Amino acid sequence: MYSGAAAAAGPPRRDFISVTLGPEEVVGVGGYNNSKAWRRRSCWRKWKQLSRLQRSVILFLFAFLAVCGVISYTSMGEAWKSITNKSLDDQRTEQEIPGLKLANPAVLPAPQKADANHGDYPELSPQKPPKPPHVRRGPSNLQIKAPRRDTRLKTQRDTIRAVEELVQADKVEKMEKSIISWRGAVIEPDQSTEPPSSKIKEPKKPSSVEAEDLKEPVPINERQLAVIEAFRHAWKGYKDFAWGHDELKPLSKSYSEWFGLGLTLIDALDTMWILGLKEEFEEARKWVANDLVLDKNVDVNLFESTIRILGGLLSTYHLSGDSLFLEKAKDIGNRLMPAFKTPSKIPYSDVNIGRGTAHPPRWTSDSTVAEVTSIQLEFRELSRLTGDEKFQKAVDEVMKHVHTLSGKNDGLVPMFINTNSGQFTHLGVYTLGARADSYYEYLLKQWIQGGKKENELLEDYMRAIEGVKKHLLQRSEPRKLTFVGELAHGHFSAKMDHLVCFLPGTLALGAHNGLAADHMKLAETLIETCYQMYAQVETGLSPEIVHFNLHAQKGHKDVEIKPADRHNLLRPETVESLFYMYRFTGDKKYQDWGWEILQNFNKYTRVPTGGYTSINNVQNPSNPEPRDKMESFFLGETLKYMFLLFSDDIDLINLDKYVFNTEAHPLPIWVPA
Ligand code: DMJ
Repeated sequence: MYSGAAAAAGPPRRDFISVTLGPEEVVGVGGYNNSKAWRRRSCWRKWKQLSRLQRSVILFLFAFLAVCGVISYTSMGEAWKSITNKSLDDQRTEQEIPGLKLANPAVLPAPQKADANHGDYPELSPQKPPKPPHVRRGPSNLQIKAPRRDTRLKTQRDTIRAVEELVQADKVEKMEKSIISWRGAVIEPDQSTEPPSSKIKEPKKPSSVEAEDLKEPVPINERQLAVIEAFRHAWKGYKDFAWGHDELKPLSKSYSEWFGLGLTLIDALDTMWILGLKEEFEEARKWVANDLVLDKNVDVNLFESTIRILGGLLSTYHLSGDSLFLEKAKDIGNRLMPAFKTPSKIPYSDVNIGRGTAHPPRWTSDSTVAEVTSIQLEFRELSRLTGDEKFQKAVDEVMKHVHTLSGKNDGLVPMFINTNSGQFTHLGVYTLGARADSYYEYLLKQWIQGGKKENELLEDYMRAIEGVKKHLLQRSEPRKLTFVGELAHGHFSAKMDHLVCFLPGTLALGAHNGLAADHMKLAETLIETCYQMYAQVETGLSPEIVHFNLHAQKGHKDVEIKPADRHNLLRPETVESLFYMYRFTGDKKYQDWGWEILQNFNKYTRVPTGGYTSINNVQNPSNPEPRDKMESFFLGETLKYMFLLFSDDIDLINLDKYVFNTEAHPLPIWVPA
């Protein structure tokens, strides 16, 4: 304490502080005592001197600080631990893949093998980010699943997997864009795809939705519903009595076998997709996955199995994005290749897909011209998808060879070609019907498929149509219907197969793609004729072949039918052309004509217990003589074209993006117009 009295006494002053303490407490006197016992006693005394309130406040403060201390210790420890772990993980990752750092490995999806057999249903894009973009989807099990949420990468294996997952996640994102909405209403093929060339390397992805997927769906109308009902009825018969077999025999409630490859089922796959028949599609898909056996000692026809099976699998792959169908397409494609091992490289008609051997029919070494020139769309697409050139090479060689052959008549080809010499045989007969029909169709369609660059195909097509105009067109009496007849050794025959009714649609497609406008005019007159082949017949259904009257005779219509030709096999060609005509003109009469035809199929060919049947006599409404067979193309083609004809959605298989094979299986155009 400061003492003023001492200062006033006069001696030099020394500033100091004194603290008055008890005898043991004098600092500097008696030495420094800092023993624990002394301190304890001292603190205790002081504590006792405090009031109860002061003691309570201090105790409370201590307790509060203790709680805070515990909390902050725990969280800092966690933070420290995770910093340590993360840096370890980063170190491991960089050791495995230098330069790669995983942004957030804990939520990456699991890896998937692209070609894995997905069991009962495809996991097309098995994982996707938690918040997907808006995509209308098909069946729920075609949908992308939510990511598995791993908590942390702990080991090197986890890290490697995460890297794979990262790559996969990128694939998934792209794949999402490539999955189309159910029903195919918004499908879109690959953009800017180059035609296959020697540079083919990467397998191509299936069609994608992209922008069109965001469009409002066009509602299904009454007529389309009627097609769906017809399809379901046909499918019921097939399912109940012929499941997994080639064709339904609806009256005897059994089946017939041709190749033993479930022909109807495969032919119908993409129709089900387009019609939106989800459950049926899923069931059929299971059969393809589990029961379709291609390693089979059986002779198949190269053309028929290409257009129906290979074509069906390829288009279903494009619509669904399901790699199962591409795998099966590759398999059948490879098994058909032995057909091309001939002296001329013009393929044999038949192949044993189990043994890998091929041969012509027993009675000849000829093949049919339409058959060897109507497998190109499918094999070319298979090359594009697989990156394996051999498929395209084989079929392109056939076309190049046929291009150079003599024996044509103004672009019209004979019906047979020899597999040894490579020359046309049976010269002098020209038709657009059986044995030649799809040669003409595929000239145009290959040109379109390849992006309109292959000029030889276009030349051959244009020349052939000129040949048709010059040699095969005539007008009937009394209604002056323009029809396509046949030429046999210089003699015109007024015979026209129903098969020729593909031609108006093909001509319209060519005109739509910029070819001569008079092709469209011809298409309009020819489709009227094809419609009359139905309308002038008692059942309203066309026979297989008609003969047109060239001279007016009292009481005679334009169309005459011979007893041997009056069957109807539920063929698609007229409905196919009606579809093209409606798409390109918007004239509703084409839809009305198709509607009449559907009603007549229902009236005369529908079997109550399920299925539709071919009939023997289109001229007898009271007994059309059912044949007890439902051809696979009724589901693959006829009902599909009906459904498309009645639709007002031009994006439901957009014709600037897809080209139909001759069995109505849509394949992408490589370079869209
Ligand atoms: C189908 O297999 C194909 O359309 C082929 O081009 C011709 N024959 C039938 C349908 O009629």
